[in-house]
Amino acid sequence: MRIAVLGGDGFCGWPTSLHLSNLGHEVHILDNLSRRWIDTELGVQSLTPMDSIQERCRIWREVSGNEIAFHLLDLAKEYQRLKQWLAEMKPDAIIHFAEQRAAPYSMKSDRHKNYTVDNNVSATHNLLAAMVETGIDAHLVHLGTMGVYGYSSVGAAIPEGYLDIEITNLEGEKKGLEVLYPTKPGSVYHMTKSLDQIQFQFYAQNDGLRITDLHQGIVWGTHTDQTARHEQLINRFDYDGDYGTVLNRFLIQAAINYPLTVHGTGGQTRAFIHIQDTVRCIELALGDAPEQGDRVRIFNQMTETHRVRDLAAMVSQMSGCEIAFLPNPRKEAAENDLIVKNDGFLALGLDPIKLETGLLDEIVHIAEKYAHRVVRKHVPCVSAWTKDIAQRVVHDPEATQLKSVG
Ligand code: NAD
Ligand code: USQ
Repeated sequence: MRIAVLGGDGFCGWPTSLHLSNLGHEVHILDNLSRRWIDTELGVQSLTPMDSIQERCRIWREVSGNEIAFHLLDLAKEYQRLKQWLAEMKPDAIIHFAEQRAAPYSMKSDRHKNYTVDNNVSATHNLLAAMVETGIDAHLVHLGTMGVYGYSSVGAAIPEGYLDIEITNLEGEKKGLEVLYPTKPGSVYHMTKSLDQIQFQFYAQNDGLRITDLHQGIVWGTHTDQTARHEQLINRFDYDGDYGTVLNRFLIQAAINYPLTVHGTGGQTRAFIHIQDTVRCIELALGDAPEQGDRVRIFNQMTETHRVRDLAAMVSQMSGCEIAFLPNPRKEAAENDLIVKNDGFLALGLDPIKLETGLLDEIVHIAEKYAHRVVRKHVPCVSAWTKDIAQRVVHDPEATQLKSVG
């Protein structure tokens, strides 16, 4: 297949590009490199040293003999170029990772909120409009988030995208209806993914676009079979308070002996998936494309759930690192349960990689190797969800910790 990987320079996009190229597909990365610019804006860098995307592609060609093409293109701003590229290249499949994906970054200020909405909603809509206009019959696979469902538990498992409900009509008869599961985003970033869902629903029903939406949990780990093949194929590994995600952050914190930064009581339960399973799920989704006229196919792309304080306890036990319970900069439930259905990928043959100490050790070793690149003052999460929280929870640069005032 000829596959366009939008956002292929990122944490999930790069290993996916390598995985698909390794399987023999013709891979084209389209990326505006905005994520690298955001690192510059924030004054941070990936824990792992990343080469330029051109250099990464050159090394991959040397290592594998396979070509990955790179195209510098902004999906949200360069509609005409996008349309032209699709019309010329006619990809069989398009994998869409190209969005601003950090919840804390999306909540930093009104500018960051606006940027996240403009970028994510326009990128997705430009893509959908261009697919219709060019008439290409590509299967679109989008990376969405578990966060569209919200995390509050009603004691029932979260289904894969759709909910069967019953309503009473004007004659008093009970009628069955299938609806998108009610969305309850917890940040402006998560809100853009909820808006994406509606865009997909419309274009699938109106224009017959073939769309798969993957509601992914928090991705942990860094290496995949391909990124481990050469030092310069190494994946991005974010540790900072905006882009680092919870388990990867705890592992890096353990490596530099920084007390593990648990928000509140650490009672939040989240869904997780290893990066190697992410790339495998995308392969599986590509092999199971919907037909024209089908509803949007939705998979819950996660393999297990964990409570944040349990993860901290696990990492603390294996590393001896202390745990710090900090005031929570987010507006979120102090405690939640999460039960999630993931039958779709299991039925397609996914054999989940579960969180176990051996794999965690491997990540701590990577973190220790590059620990000299960590800037400790960038470790705490300081992006507050509301002005009120910002006033109550302040960042003390001396202590490089969050603390409460008042
Ligand atoms: P990332 O930030 O590392 O990568 C995103 C890539 O998209 C970057 O290379 C960026 O430069 C590019 N991009 C952003 N806007 C663009 C635009 N307008 N035009 C062209 N390129 C653009 O993020 P990631 O962790 O690889 O996540 C990829 C996708 O998976 C995101 O959509 C995210 O919402 C989703 N996801 C990620 C996680 C996770 O834990 N990392 C979990 C669930 C879902
Ligand atoms: N948390 C801590 N300490 C930290 C960092 C986070 O306690 O140092 C807590 C947060 O308060 C939150 C939970 O851990 O309750 C998860 O935070 P996170 O930053 O790991 O994940 P999140 O903001 O939800 O976002 C990440 C990705 C996003 C993806 C989402 C999937 O950045 O792109 O969509 O995971 S999900 O969480 O399932 O919605």
